[in-house]
Amino acid sequence: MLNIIVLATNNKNKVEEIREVLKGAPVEIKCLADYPPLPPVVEDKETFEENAYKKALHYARILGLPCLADDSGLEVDALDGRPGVLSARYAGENATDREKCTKLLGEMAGKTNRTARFQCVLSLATPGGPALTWEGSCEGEILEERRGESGFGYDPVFYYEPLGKTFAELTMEEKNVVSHRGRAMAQFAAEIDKVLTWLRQRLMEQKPPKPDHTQFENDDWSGHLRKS
Ligand code: ITT
Repeated sequence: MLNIIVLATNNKNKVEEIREVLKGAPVEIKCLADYPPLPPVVEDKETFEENAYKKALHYARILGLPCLADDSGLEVDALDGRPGVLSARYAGENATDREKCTKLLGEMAGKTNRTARFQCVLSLATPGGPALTWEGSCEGEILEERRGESGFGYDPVFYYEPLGKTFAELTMEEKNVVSHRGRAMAQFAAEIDKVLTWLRQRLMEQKPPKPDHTQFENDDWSGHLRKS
């Protein structure tokens, strides 16, 4: 129990990328697919940090286990930061990655300023509320057409100048070295021993850690500790 962290995401690509960084870490990593289907979380906050915490806390309360959530997205300067926190739903609720890229390329047609960045906030929440936060970002440019087949989401249109490739032309290992999620996860992994000690202390205080299905709607932020 004390050495389990659940990856609170339904995005299989995120799970793969995060598992890759945590290979060999002294912690058992589970994901939502290891459990029966759980009630979804509504991502209606205005910032990556708030949405990440909301997701992590939602699943931590249901499962009675520490949960690590990622909220991420693409900010495009010529679109005033859109799609931002709405990146997953930018082209509609059930849009494919291809449709999202097509919509973005359409909106960017004729724009000369192509600068953009991926942002990621990770939140590790305990069932009782306290959480730790890590952030990562990666600067790039939006191409005029797709390049590459790897990755997911906006990877084929996100050009990373230092490597001369889009994220979809990188292996997962190469992407993890420079990506927003990889950078946030690298900080998490570097601090894993301290994190596990912090988790043990919080979980002892919160004992007995029971899954609480009645708390889904409780949006109490008072216990949210930001990492200093
Ligand atoms: P969970 O909420 O279940 O984690 P999600 O895919 O809905 O999965 P987000 O709400 O954080 O995740 O939405 C982030 C969206 O931003 C994601 O669906 C992609 O379209 C895009 N995105 C985030 N990270 C990306 C990456 O590394 N490469 C390409 N696109 C990415």
